Amino acid sequence: MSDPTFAGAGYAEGPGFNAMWRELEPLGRCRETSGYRRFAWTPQDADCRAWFRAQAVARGLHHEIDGNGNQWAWLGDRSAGGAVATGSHLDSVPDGGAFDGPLGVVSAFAALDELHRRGARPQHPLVVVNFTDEEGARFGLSCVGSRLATGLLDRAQAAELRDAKGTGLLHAMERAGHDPEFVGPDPERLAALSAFVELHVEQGRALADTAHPVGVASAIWPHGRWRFDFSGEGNHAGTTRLADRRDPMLTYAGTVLAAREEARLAEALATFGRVDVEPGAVNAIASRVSGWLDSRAADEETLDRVVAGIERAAVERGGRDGVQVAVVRESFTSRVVFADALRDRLARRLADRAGPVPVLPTGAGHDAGILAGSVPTAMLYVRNPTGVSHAPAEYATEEDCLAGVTALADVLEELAC
Ligand code: HGY
Ligand code: MN
Ligand code: MN
Repeated sequence: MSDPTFAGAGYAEGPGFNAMWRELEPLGRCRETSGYRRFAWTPQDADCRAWFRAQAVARGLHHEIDGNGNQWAWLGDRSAGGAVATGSHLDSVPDGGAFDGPLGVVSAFAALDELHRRGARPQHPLVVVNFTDEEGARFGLSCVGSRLATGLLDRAQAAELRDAKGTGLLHAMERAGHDPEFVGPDPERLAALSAFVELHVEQGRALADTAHPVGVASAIWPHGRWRFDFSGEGNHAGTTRLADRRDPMLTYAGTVLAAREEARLAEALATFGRVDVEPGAVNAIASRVSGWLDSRAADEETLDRVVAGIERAAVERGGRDGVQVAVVRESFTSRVVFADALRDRLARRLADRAGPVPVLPTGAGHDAGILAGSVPTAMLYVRNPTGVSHAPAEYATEEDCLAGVTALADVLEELAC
């Protein structure tokens, strides 16, 4: 199938945005919270991956899974080069929303359908991608599929990743039916791409009060995850005098407050969103607390300063509490500035239809940010009236989702036809 045109592929249009959305919507949704639990290499993830494959096959696209587990649906042949890629991810954070990731994948298939309806004649292959394990909810590191493909994460580092039960990433892949033998950099596949455009629900309210359903990304703030281990002494909650305690929970609590203050002073962000406590008994002083810090700032110098300040405060508070503090940086993503030329070209194309579009920076990380070092990359954001993300209230109206599909089809047409 080297002919990248719809006729060459024998393309059959899919079921439309709403029907795709309805099919995907129940997969991995928790009945009690209405949030999603689509973690990498679990049965819920497998359901989403089967959905992706079915969408590809129904349209006559060539479906392949790369060595790192990312799914690709090709119109035209990869070996032709110059392919224009679009897509996002289907995994979620714990109790995440429906839109973060899936909106980009569903919109990608819908945009191909729209190009087909327009009678567009692609000159280059088009490919829809589902990057695996973007959120890092299970193994702690975000964007694993794209980091592996670009070489920002190597096989040995991937082999060290463990979930909360101690299952290794490579073992989890194997158990889910993916042979981990070819986990590692994939320069050949990335070299076949001339551009990657990721459409994503906006994770803030920059578009919410504007007349614009779609914006274009300018940059992603540098961000990272740090694990703070606080080690004290487990003891009886009912018999240990306050003066005799070495309670790591106190040090942890002081550190959370310090993080908020450091972030406020630097106009940055710092969040402890996950904590593990040992032994975790109501009537025992904890022996150990681990807290995960997510911190982000407009530039790396500010981010370094914020995290150093939080670490200093933790050690100082630990000294008073008789608690040892150890800090490990688990992941880091540098500031990403999307390619000016591509961004401006897309903004011009979108302006033809709807007038000037907003150009926005974001604090959220994306596979597009990881790929940006290897492939010219751009992002489109779809308005989110709640501004909420990584939670069930994450939302975009149907009208705005469809405006996003039109915008994505416009930019794919601009780049591939
Ligand atoms: O955590 C993030 O910024 C992203 O949504 N994965
Ligand atoms: Mn996310
Ligand atoms: Mn996302």
